[in-house]
Amino acid sequence: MTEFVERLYPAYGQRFVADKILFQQQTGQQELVIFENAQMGRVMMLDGVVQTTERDEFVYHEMLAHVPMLAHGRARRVLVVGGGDGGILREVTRHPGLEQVTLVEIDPAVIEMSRTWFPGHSAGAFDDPRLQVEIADGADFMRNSVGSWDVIIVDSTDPIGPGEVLFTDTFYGSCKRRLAPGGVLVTQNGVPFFQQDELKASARVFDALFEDWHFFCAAVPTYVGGHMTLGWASDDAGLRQVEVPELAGRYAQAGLYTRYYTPELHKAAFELPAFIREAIGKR
Ligand code: AG3
Repeated sequence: MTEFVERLYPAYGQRFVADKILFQQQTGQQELVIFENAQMGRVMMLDGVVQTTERDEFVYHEMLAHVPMLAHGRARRVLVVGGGDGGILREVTRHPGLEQVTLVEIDPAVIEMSRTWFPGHSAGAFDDPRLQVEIADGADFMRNSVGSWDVIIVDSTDPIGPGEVLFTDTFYGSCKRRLAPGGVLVTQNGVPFFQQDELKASARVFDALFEDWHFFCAAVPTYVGGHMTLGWASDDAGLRQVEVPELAGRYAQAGLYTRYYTPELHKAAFELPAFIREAIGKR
């Protein structure tokens, strides 16, 4: 019997029994492992940290995609940084108003192996004619890019290894420059119960750079530790104030069906537990 124990925290971690190892390789960027687990379905780990599982991926992908897309309301150009498994792409491409989506992924093996072993994540989105894929370091891409996007979604790993540059003021600064007027940046900011420093650092940078910023929460079972915080940054404070009936109208208009996201939860997700408010300096 093969077991994988997550290596994110030194003295605590979740354990998986792997019924079958489907892929295991050092890709050149990171160690990519994909295996089958009776409880969670297929599981992907990068450098010993769970990235996605078949059973609970919908929570993270729906929230990180639909919250900015529906708050914006008419996003035509979307940029996804990371996200090589295609889960964010699947949700973004469900919006009929989308004209173009660019995916910037550093590791082509993640895309290739996700297409093979997690076909439900992308559900055909890699063949969408609106998609353009760039194999590049997200920070380099943003520094050199002249594009402009309505929504930028940073679907990164944790700030260890190749993902580290995606948590810096330099990177957030280039995201800000690449947002169209009325645009919004959303980010993956870890599980604050365990990763508070990471959250604090991003909050400080958002505060220095953006007119309006906050964090919203989602509970993803395999991102252990309770709430995961997702970052929100925009120079348009109105996007965070869109009310439930308006969100519900946009949701219906887009013809979405979701298993975690609801317009009510969209609003509620911005209400943070006191310890998280404290960490981001909004007590
Ligand atoms: N992106 C988020 C991984 C974070 C997991 N880490 C953690 N438990 N703090 C994964 C890619 C999903 N498309």
